Amino acid sequence: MAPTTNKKLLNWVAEIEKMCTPEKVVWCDGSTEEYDRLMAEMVASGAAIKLNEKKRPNSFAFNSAPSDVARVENRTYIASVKQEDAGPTNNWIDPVELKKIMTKLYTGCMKGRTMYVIPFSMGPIGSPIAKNAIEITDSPYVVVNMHIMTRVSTEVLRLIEKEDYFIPCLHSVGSPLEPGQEDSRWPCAPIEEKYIAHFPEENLIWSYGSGYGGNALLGKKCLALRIASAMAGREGWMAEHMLILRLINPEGKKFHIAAAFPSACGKTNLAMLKSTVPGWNVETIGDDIAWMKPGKDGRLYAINPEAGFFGVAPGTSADSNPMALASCSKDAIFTNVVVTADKDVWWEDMGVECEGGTDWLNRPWKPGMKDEKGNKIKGAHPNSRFTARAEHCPIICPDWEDPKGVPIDIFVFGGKRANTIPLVHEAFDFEQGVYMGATASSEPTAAALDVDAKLRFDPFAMTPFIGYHAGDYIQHWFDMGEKLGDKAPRCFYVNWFRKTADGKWLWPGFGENSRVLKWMCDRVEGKVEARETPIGLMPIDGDLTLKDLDISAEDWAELMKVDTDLFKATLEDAKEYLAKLGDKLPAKLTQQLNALEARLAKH
Ligand code: GTP
Ligand code: SPV
Ligand code: MN
Repeated sequence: MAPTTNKKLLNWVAEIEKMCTPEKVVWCDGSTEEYDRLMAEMVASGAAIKLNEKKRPNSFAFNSAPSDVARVENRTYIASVKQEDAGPTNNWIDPVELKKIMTKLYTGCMKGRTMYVIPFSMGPIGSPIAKNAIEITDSPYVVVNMHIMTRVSTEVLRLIEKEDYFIPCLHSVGSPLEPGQEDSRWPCAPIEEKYIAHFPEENLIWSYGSGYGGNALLGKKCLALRIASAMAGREGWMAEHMLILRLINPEGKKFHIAAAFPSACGKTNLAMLKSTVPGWNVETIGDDIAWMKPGKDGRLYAINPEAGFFGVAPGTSADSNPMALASCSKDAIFTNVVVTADKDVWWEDMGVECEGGTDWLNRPWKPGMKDEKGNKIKGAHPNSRFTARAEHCPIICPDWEDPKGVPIDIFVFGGKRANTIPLVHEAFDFEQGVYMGATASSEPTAAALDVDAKLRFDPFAMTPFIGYHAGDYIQHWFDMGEKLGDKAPRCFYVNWFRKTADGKWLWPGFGENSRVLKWMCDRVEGKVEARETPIGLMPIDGDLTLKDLDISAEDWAELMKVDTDLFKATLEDAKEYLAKLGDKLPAKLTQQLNALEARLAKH
């Protein structure tokens, strides 16, 4: 019996069941019993590995198919009614056409499988800013991950009944089973059959063929960013690819910072920063997504719509991110890491020795193993991930679930740049801040397949997640600035990734980034002045403390250097990139561009 009386929901579930023809339908309730039952089933089928209960209590490891390891941007679509509404940064297919293609794929696609109906909320259940949704999926792996990443509960059904509204999210791994056919460990469809589709006018999500991360956990990138950004643009709020943290200074003053870095560029790390500045402490609110609305006092309030972290595993160590390690010390799911001989997990740069075990491709593996060409074989995939409960983060902010959200004082933009961009600079004003965010650029990472190996412009780290025209999206940022006026957050741009000519990091990064955040807070409080440069405001020597850091005067000079020639070159690239926005290029952006060009010309 379906646990709801809502006609809209019952009709939709019946319609999908008819199209996908699963063996059975299971309504999920988000309970521990449900989680344990599904995990036990997946361990029995061989899809999951139960980890050592003593070392990693209640935790499981999965290995995906080698072709299904990250987001697939080339297979991701914004199917708005008019192509111009999707803009130049999105793939587009006419929604009628796309539904035809996908209906064909969906027909009979759940044969031999269970269809799970997951009621979930993005944001604290029942809060005015939260969204109620249903994900239908034929992947039990998706169900258990949704348990951690979102709030799965029958309470959501009560809200759907009351409001007669939900966001429908349909997902299938696209791998029907014939009678007697043995299932694979990680069912999925070939790349050319994968579609991650969004119908923004209907607030509808259809995903087919992938079981991995943002392709399949539809609350995350599909709902909380692509659909939500389109809603936010229409309704006057913001849905951003941003971490949220609270920084408390020695006097107990709280600052709230939201930072946008592209995928695998340090959001999880910064969100859980262990401050190295005495007396300054960080509390984590979110590590990937921020929903922000102006409050009654005119300030911008942010919530984290998620309930867990889907974090990059490689590089996570007791040195780089002890809080992330603690968050996944129990009740966690690991995907595409090494399972050691004693059934714990390991990944590259975890900071501990590994004797060997099974790699992400399920092969026997030892550190130092090389392929035929003599290249080291990595045990964990570069985009391997842990799924961890936010509540297990030792420094989770006591207010992280406050439906009011936290008032944002500071926006930070950034990316991975080996040169050109200094460690930190501040915008003269909000409009220049929008320019900085809109022209942010980064070198590629492993978080998405099929991204060019060259520098990419990535406005607000949102390129793969803007659910509408990027020009309208940037204009929305200017509009929000106007609405917020002098209460708008102060804007900064950082680059932790600048390198020496011989390829070494110039900045130690990680916990030491707290020094940069402290300077930002001191700026907001008016405690320190800044020096004017053509690109923005920069620290006066001594204000950004380098005490006890082993960093030479030359390296510091290089880190803070504004190389006007390199900047001019980046500006030319930015112009070329922005030209793609056509007549949707905001006039204010052009003004900023011209003003920067004029300032650079004087140097
Ligand atoms: P998504 O979850 O994909 O959106 O990414 P994210 O921005 O949360 O990425 P994450 O924090 O997991 O960053 C992963 C990569 O950034 C790893 O390779 C880290 O080692 C590296 N990283 C993070 N912070 C720093 C830093 O301060 N300095 C340096 N050099 N590397 C960093
Ligand atoms: C990202 O790629 O930005 C992620 C991982 O946060 S995923 O959820 O797979 O999109
Ligand atoms: Mn992300």
